Amino acid sequence: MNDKWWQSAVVYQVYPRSFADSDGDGIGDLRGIIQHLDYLKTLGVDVVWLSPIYASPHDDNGYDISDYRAIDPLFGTFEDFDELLEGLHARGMKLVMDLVVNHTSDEHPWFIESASSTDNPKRDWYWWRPAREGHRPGEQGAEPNNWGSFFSGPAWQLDPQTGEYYLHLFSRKQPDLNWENPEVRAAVYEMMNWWLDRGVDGFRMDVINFISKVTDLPDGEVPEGGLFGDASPYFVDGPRIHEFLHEMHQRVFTGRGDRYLTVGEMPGVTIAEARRFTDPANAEVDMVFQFEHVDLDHGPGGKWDHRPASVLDLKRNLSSWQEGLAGVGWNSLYWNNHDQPRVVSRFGDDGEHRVASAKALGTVLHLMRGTPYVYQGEELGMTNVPFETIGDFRDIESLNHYAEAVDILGEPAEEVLSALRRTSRDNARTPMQWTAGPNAGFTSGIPWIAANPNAATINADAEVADPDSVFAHYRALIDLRHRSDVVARGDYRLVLADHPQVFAYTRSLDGASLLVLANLTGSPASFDPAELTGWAGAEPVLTNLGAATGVADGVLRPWEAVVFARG
Ligand code: TEU
Repeated sequence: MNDKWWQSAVVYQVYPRSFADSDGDGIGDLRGIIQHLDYLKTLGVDVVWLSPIYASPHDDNGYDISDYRAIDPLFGTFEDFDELLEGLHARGMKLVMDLVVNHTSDEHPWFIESASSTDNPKRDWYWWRPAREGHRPGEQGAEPNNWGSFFSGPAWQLDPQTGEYYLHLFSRKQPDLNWENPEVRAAVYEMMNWWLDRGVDGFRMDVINFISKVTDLPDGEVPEGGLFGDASPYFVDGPRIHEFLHEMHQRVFTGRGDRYLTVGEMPGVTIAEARRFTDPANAEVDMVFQFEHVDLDHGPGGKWDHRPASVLDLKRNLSSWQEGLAGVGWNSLYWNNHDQPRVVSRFGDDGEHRVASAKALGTVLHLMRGTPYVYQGEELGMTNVPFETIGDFRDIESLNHYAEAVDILGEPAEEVLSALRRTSRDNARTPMQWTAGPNAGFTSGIPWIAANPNAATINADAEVADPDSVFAHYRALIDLRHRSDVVARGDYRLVLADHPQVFAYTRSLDGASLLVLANLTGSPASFDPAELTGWAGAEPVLTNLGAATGVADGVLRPWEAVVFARG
């Protein structure tokens, strides 16, 4: 694979609503981001991925877009946007926009037209279907098929005006676009070109492997105890997905040079498919977000059904992606984003070992082969949130799940609440913790969601100045990727493969190697140094607990992570 600039780059995700509020309305905005550009520069990231800032009714915090070519006034103006883009470019950083084109808002003019009559020219831009045969529209069970929405309830909504249903894999305010229609595709490509012409540097593509559906939309199999059929075989990596992404690449990126980054968010993607998506020879996307490692702690009942994930599960899974895409494609490396609970609370220890475990998890992720993504606050070791009541949550997925589980399925409210506390997306969406002051320094007003009370001790003010902070460690990891070709491009090999506590691997390139050794548990871990031949005298280049013991000692302290270099 030829060298690409993003192989030595690190991306930082900003969730604008929760990053920084410049005008006191309690919601983060573009000027808030502008005020913190030097912070991002200090951290050393190369690219900012901005979650949606387009005009939106905010049913799903901007992932429901009503105008792709407008900035939502909540976030600011095009003047602010241009200033943000210039400010990033002036500091040598790039801007990647969120592209949400599996669906629009139901308030998008395309959908309003489409809904207006069965013979409207845009009718076919969405998935309209009559009631199931033998049923009157609106009747119980009249939905065209048995698919469920990701946000609870059926994936179909009846529109009384024409008496037909439209498909929505997410909320009823997020109707799915019909990518079979070439006009839809042309409209999306035109809009993408428009943003690239404005100067943006690429796209993160929301659920992009859902855009091709099996067009007769068959019923899915209903799992035991489930309310709806499993439709994933009919829309995950669907029949025309590679064709659509290749066409998009040709119509948008061909001839523009290679300063861009594209990353497809792809729930349910397999390694084999990911190789096809990211093989440069196929010209589809540069990299994908896969979900296997963040689904390891989901039980058979899905994301609200927690089961512990072991160190072995984690390292085996991440290694299979390292090996699976070796030589051909490219991985995205992430622990966190705006949909996931905080990693230090999930796979680390957010109590006694918070700092050490945040650093250890960062270390094993950042030094793999792939492009690392840092989600705002991860670099501070921000934790999950002690939500008290259902009234503390804002996320549509969480609120709908609570209503369905408690009111329809009759599950005990306290149990549902404790699942939300562990897994809700709102854990990632509380205000960025800038200072120990009121509302974590995020806003001078009333924040749209309350700040985590631990901002009193976990905040950027305290960490930027502290050489032993999680922030300082992330900065060192990013710097290491910039300086080291071994990190950016070396081969990956898992070592101590069956060790139940230690995640260890080597990276090597042209005779130089790195060894990453991390104890991902709260107890000391011993290992057999004989399994690490040639590393006995190696020098540590990065540690998380001060002076490290050597490989020859065969022991790591709780949550200790050490990186050794050779050659
Ligand atoms: O998420 C896609 C997705 O499948 C999940 O991560 C989802 O958020 C949910 O947790 C499933 O249980 C993307 C966006 O990242 C998310 O914020 C949006 O809500 C969703 O698409 C719809 O646009």
